[in-house]
Amino acid sequence: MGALMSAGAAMSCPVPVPAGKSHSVLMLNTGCGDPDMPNVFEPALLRINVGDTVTFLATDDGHNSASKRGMIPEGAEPWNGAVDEELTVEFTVPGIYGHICVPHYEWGMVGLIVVGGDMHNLAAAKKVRHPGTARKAFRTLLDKLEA
Ligand SMILES: [Cu+2]
Repeated sequence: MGALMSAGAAMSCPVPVPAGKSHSVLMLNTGCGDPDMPNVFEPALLRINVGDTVTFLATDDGHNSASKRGMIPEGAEPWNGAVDEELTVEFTVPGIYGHICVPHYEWGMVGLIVVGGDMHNLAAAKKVRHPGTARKAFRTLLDKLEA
């Protein structure tokens, strides 16, 4: 290391390469641009690269983000954030991730994150059943992936 670092090292210090880009998802009581749509993740559909992180921000009160069983790729770590708390999740396994706000799941507060443009678990994600409005909300998001 020493010999290589000597000449000119001070002129061009190595810049740490971030492991991934960071994104944020707002947890809101009212949809952006649609006041009739209460309790949303903004954005509800997010496409990121492998190694990126997503921070779920407790912008409004009463929300959380939890991964939905059956809607994350095999080998991926599930998460379950506390209500009203910010949570950062790193995505290292490519695939589709469905997540829900536990208090508002039935009312359709759900989201999708696609990592690395990989949709290998799309069929599995589509098979998962949901209560109430979540069914339609997830279908709308999943349809967008195939559009
Ligand atoms: Cu919520």
